[in-house]
Amino acid sequence: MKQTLTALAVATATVVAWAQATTEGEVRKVDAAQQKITLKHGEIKHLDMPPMNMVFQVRDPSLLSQVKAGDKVRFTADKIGGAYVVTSIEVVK
Ligand SMILES: [Cu+2]
Repeated sequence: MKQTLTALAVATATVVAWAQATTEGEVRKVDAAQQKITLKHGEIKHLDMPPMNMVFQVRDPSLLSQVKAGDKVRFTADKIGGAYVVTSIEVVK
């Protein structure tokens, strides 16, 4: 039984890591002063979020210098301290 629980915990951790895969989106607005970015994003399963337009905070302000409005991007996001935060982002060429 204990081994089953361990195996289940490992499997769950793997699924969580997998769920943090990138999400596709399009940059609507970059607000460097507020360190925020508005994204039109696809479904984010691990955040239980359907596709929408929304404002994210960014973990690192330097992420904002890599993108501009209109860019198609892939990004990772997480809920940190009650706020939705973009943790990585890259332009899709
Ligand atoms: Cu959203």
